[in-house]
Amino acid sequence: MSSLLTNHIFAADPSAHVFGDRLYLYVSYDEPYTNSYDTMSCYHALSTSDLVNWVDHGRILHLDQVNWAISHMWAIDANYWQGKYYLVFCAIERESSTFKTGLAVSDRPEGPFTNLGTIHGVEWGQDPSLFIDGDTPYLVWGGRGAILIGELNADLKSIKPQTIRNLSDQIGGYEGPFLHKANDKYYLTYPALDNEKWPQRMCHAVAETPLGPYRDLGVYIDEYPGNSGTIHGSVVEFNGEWFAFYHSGWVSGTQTARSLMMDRLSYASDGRIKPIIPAESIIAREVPGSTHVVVCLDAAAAEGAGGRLFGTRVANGHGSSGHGYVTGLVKQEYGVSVLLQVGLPREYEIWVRYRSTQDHVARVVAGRHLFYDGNQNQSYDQYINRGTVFPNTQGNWVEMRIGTHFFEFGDHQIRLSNSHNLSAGQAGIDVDFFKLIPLG
Ligand code: FUB
Repeated sequence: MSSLLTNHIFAADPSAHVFGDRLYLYVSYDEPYTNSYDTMSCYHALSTSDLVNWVDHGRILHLDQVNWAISHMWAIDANYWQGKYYLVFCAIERESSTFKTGLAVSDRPEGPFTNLGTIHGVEWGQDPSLFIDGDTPYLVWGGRGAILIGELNADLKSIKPQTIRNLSDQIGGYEGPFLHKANDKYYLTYPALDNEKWPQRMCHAVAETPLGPYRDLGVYIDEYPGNSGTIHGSVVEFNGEWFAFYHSGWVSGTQTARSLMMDRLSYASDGRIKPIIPAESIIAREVPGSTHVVVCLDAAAAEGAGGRLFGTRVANGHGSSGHGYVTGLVKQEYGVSVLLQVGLPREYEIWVRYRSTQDHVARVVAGRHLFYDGNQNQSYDQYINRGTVFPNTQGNWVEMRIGTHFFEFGDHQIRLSNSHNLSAGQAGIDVDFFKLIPLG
């Protein structure tokens, strides 16, 4: 297995969790070519059922949706708690100009997530991680030079102050902590410097209870060629095997446009994690049997994930995952757009999953803007297909290839809209999702 997991976007700080029969990764998003961590402003979720075929579910939360935050959407984590999926993340708070830990919620693991405000009682809450042990939720985070842990109240909106432990007398790290349970022990993984010398190396410590005390077990991913200065990740068991996730600078060669990495992990008989040496710098798709990614942008989730509905509405149920679909494409320009975020410029094949009860003509365009606003300097959308016939599917859901398009790095809208008004009584197509397959 190649260590490199994705190269279509630049993403970092992967937190891995298994929900149902899928493995999910929650990742922070490196804005391509800004050469800064200050510009980080959103998160993505990816998932897989076989560790080979991955789906990028697109943007799951953006700074614009978080009223208390002004910038620096750094590392995140997610977990399942009392029937819902919760995201914990960090950002600089408008009011205090310090890192706070935010909470967001969704009914489904792939989001999108809705902001629930900050978690009270967590000062300088950088790089939070949400660990559930039976019926007790814990938060572990990096707090200005130290790693801290404490028990959360059941609504996850505040921490119990008397339970907070500063672990700096036990371990050396100060950011990026992640807790997992293995062999009935609690393992804390965290990046740390060797005598203040960069790059960070991935370390671990073990305890009998989540609050510690922790016994330091040292480094399990040492400095390696192509590292990105920082290293931040997680450990998860999936289908009986253990995996480490982290990030590197392999694809971009920079510290601020990072790529997701995955390696098998195992424990030595003394309880330590055996050292992981990131494999050679091989792009995943060049290795037979290695990973490949499609981007699947749910039409029903478009509005929460950076897209937009134009005159249409979401119907609940059905669709690919029972999460709903977009319906009501009955007038000219009625439609839906989804947000595609691109790291490495490249061509994508575009598919749409839809159903209809008659032949239907619609346009698919891609561009940085939703609509031309009259500004002569504004680049107008580019047609992927000016008038695609969506054949009658007799009401069955089908996937149809629309065409290919070259996307530069950054944010793009892909919009499907009616090219004419339908007659009274005619139903438009229903749209489930857009599937983007990176080519080349
Ligand atoms: O991704 C931004 C920051 O870089 C994270 O918060 C740190 O853990 C480091 O990975």
